[in-house]
Amino acid sequence: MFSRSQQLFHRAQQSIPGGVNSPVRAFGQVGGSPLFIKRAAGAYLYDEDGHHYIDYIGSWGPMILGHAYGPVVEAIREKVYDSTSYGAPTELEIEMAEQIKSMVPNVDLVRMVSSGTEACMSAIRLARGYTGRNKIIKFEGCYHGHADSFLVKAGSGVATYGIQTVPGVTAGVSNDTLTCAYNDVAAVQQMVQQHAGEIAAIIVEPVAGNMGCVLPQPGFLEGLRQLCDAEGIVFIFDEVMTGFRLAPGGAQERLGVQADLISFGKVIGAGLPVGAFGGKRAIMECIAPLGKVYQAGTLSGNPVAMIAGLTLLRELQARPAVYEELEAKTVYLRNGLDAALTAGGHTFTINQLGSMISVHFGPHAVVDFATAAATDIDRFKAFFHHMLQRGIYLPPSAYESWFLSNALSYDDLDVTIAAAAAFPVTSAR
Ligand code: KE4
Repeated sequence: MFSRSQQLFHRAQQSIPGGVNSPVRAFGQVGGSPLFIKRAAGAYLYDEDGHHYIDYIGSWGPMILGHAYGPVVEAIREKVYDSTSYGAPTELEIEMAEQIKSMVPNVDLVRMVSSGTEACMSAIRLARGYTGRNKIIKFEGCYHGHADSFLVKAGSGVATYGIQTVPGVTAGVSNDTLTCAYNDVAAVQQMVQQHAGEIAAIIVEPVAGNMGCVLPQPGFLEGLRQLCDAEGIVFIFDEVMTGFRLAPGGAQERLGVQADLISFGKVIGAGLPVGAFGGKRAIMECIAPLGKVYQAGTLSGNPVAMIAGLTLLRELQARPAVYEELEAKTVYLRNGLDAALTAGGHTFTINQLGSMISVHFGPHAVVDFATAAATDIDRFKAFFHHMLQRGIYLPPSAYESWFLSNALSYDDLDVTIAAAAAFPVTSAR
């Protein structure tokens, strides 16, 4: 007897490539048939077979205060009667820009888009247009969306599916994307010297979340900042994941390093399609219609997405205690998982900062993609299904960060820890 999710997955594959609208959802790395979700509320997902799960994906980041968060739902409900989009400027877009600037002080100007990919893609084009240079440096295992320039040694779903080179990304494009290992400033210095005067931007996830959660080692981001200053390179923080999650001012505030341009997504839209990029006035003024670096979008800044994101950002700004609460819950979970997996005889490592966390099986630290890829992926697969069977929904890939929401209770965390404690050190899967 097939479950309703299995039936739906079979049906979906008749009309949608792989049955999903984003590859990582298809359980490709962990195996099995993806759950089809009927609804979600607070910290919980409810699938089409009536099962409910404690959710550690949170739509990959947006649901920082939980699913169907009351004020966001009400704001959307009220606004949608005014139509869903006008294709003309609105006061709401000004309020959103001012809200972002109030939380991220080094954003002088900001442009709204409809995804994190669009935000990162536009930031790169802008850096190239501003500097007149062609090449960019990204880091192996970092993921900045699916724009051609980024699909070189990328993390997230690209790594999950082991795609080394993405068909359709031309040599002309990929030759302008240089890659270094995360946390290796010396390698970047060498790369910059090899390509003196050619590099427009260095783009980095200030805390990486697409090879699991990988933290910047002391001096990494600071070293990149100094290099960019010395070489006239635009320093771009991809804060699509970390923005408004690690602190009201994101990773810049949390880590004390400033970028020139910052890209945003996820939290900024409260689950609706919103991205943004912003930063130094001198750079942002190169964007059309002020400058000639063209960037546009039919639905950029649409009123329903704006009111959703604005409502969530205002809630986060008004309640900064949420960040301490969220970090305390994540540290509680980390300590609980550490004790449970240690008692179970596992060798593992847990990376965590703020409300981003990931568990990796194997004996060594995970500090870049090479060490993330050297972990025991089969053990992660077994762990994923062990937890899923006990009502805990983890990201279906070892190359993803988990995301906690403040809707999670300590009881939810205890249930999660207890499930991990029951994970056998050897399992058939
Ligand atoms: P989107 O285009 O998916 O909104 O954002 C791309 C992006 C850019 N930068 C960072 C740091 C990101 O994490 C992402 C997207 N994150 C993945 C999860 N690792 C989205 C999930 C998916 O691809 O389905």
